[in-house]
Amino acid sequence: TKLATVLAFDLGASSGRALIGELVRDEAAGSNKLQVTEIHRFPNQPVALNGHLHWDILRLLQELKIGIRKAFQLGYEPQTFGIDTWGVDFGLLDANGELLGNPYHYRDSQTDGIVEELNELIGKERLYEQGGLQFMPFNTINQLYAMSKAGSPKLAAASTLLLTPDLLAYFLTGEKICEFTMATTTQLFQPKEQLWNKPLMEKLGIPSKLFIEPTHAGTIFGQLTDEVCEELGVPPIRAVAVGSHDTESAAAAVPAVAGRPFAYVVCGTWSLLGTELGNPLVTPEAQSLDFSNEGGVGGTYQLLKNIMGLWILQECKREWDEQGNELSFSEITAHAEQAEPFRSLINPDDASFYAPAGMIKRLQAYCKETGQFVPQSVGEIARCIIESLALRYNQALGQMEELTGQSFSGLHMVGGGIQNELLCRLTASAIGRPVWTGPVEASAIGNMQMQFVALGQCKNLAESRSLVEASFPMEQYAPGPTHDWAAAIERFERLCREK
Ligand code: ADP
Ligand code: LRH
Repeated sequence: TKLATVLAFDLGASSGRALIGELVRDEAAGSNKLQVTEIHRFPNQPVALNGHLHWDILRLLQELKIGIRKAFQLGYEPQTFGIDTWGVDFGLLDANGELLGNPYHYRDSQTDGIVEELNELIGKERLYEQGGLQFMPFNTINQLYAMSKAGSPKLAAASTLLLTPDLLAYFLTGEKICEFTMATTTQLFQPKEQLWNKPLMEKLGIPSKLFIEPTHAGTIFGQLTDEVCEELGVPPIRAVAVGSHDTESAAAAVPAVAGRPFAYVVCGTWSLLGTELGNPLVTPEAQSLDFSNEGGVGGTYQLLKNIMGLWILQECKREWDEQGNELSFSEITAHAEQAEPFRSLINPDDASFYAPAGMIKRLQAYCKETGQFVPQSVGEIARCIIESLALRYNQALGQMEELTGQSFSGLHMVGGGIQNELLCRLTASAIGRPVWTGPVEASAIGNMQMQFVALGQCKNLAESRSLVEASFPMEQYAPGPTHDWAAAIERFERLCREK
């Protein structure tokens, strides 16, 4: 028997997708299962314009509409929908509810040097104590301060700020909300006080009237407007506030054993290595190791480290494609398999890998500067990136154990990046512990989980999470011999200290 049907939109920095989730009762097993079907997938390509980098937000809206139409054309009748996207970005609305300009992409160069400037102006300790976030250039606070400094007319004209998933939901429903998990990616929300940091906003020339009180995931807040229903020929399905930050939806879908601490990597454009906590861990130690405290669904906090992730490989692939050497990710990984291990290592979080374009040259320059072999072939470059990511995960896992006092018996990996089996295998070896992978579509599944909570089909996060284990088999990667990795770990630590 079918208990519920929902539609999840999951927009990552590299692609977006629409998936149908069907909650079914397995009478024989005496339990519920989740069946997931992808119905639409589309690329997410930023656009450079007048010296700024933007998201193509109307294109993305169009793709969501296509997804809704397809759902019904394929015969599904979703009761609700939910949207999750990457963190931190936003659109501004004027007093008539119209969008002011094209939202900036978080990699837009307007934030260059802003972290340092704010540290100077406010104080690093104070910023961390209040916002609990890693000092990432893309944090909303940096984007808004850059706009404020530039005297942005858009900022001056704005009445409301909507973070990307809330903005897209507003286009479809006419309802303005601010979902809690996204609010906590701004560095303008105080996790300990559970309040917007209005004094800080005022100090930075960011109008505090722009910010809406957060709504928690698992709440129905609206439905498709008549206009959208007419355009698409569909009924007014209801909108659910889900863990609208993709990382938080993915964390909800980590098939961990209830009641036991677990560590995970959400592996996509970014790699977010984290663990689930009941409260934010805002300590001087967490600050010095640069960990974020982001609000999760179901009353959780996620202690997270943002790691540059497969972005570096995506950008190299884009260059190879442009040079006419078009290779799929599996072909690239196959080349990496063949390449000699540990020839060159990078710290993936070196600032030089953050901006788009010219990645291959920057990676080669890094290797040259650090006196290492300069990788040339696809295999050599990909091997360098993948091994370095595995080493970075190992380092961050150790730091997280130090911070929480927990020891983790292995590492869960979820998200699109787990299709890179070499990365999963090398990670197991780097950490000297098993890696458990799955599900690939963790963000979309976590998004669905909160829709089931909103529909009363699941009691809470824990019950919704148990669906994941029951529905999607995990794979396990066992570590290889650790002595192969000991020297590389030492070399990597030295590299991070010296560069
Ligand atoms: P995001 O949500 O940030 O856009 P995804 O979770 O979709 O990212 O993951 C995208 C990444 O997954 C790509 O950068 C690529 O490295 C990896 N990937 C996707 N498909 C494959 C594949 N078939 N083999 C190896 N890696 C893959
Ligand atoms: C991953 C992610 C991450 C960061 C970045 C901007 O998709 O959401 O948690 O916030 O994007």
